[in-house]
Amino acid sequence: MSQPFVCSKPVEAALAAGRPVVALESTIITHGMPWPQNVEMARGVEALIRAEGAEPATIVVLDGVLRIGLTDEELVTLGQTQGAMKLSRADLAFAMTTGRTGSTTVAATMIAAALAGIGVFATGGIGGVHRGAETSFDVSADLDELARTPVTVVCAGAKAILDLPKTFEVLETKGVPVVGYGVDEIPSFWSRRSGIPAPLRLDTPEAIAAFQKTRETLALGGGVLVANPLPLEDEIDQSTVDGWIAAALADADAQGIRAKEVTPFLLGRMFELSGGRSLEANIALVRSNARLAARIAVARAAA
Ligand code: PSU
Ligand code: MN
Repeated sequence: MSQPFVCSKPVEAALAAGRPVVALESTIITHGMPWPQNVEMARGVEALIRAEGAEPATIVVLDGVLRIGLTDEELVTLGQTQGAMKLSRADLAFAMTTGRTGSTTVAATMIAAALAGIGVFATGGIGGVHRGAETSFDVSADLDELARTPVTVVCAGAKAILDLPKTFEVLETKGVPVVGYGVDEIPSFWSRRSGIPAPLRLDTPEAIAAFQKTRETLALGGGVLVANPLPLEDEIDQSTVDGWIAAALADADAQGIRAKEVTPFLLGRMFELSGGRSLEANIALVRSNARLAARIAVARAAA
């Protein structure tokens, strides 16, 4: 059977030569940030990864085709696309079968990356256990994917709009290693701190690459979550963020926002309530994660 995806020429060449490749998701572009900042972010992140000596591979379903690696033109078009589906494990094959266009979440991006043989993926923050999950049962499929698909995901923790203690409890239960990068505390997306200790800590990209390799030799399966705090100068203090989150959650509740809509709605409200500051921090953290992911991919290719 032929491959179920189409790689861009640069990604195909890099993979064939065993050169470092970093997977990138597309939900952050279509559902996580407004235009035109989303396109600026996506282009900037791709340039950063290339500058580190790795090849960026943005993943998306375009008219039913699972694409790994986009041209600059395609990236710009995607950033202006209205009505793209938000694809997780449940809907990836659906979009492909019905010829739809859809963006991949952390879960779907991990699936596609693993299929293509890409071991490192950079994002902003993973999905997790939503606040009030004890009644809503809203737990992101990202957590299950981390438990089953062997990709290292570099993030700034889980988004602070979530119930962070419950999110990290679930990851522990599922046997997903959570590694603080150079820190003993898990970051909380817009802030460097969360009050939650990092279960594991590594201080260099080489050490993370070596950890990933040992996991492979043990055939453990599943991913590694690297929690990389955003740079000090870009962080917003937790008490400021908490005020915006409380207001955003109250609005989501009042408007009856459910299921897949919750995360994009909350991120959008955070942007409005913060006068754009949450987006600036979000862009800074994605850039920082992309740089680290590229360094891990480079270290893996060299080992
Ligand atoms: N990181 C960001 N912005 C985002 C996301 C991550 O900086 O929009 C997306 C990812 O695609 C993640 C999704 O998988 O949010 C989580 O959605 P949900 O809670 O519905 O699983
Ligand atoms: Mn959900």
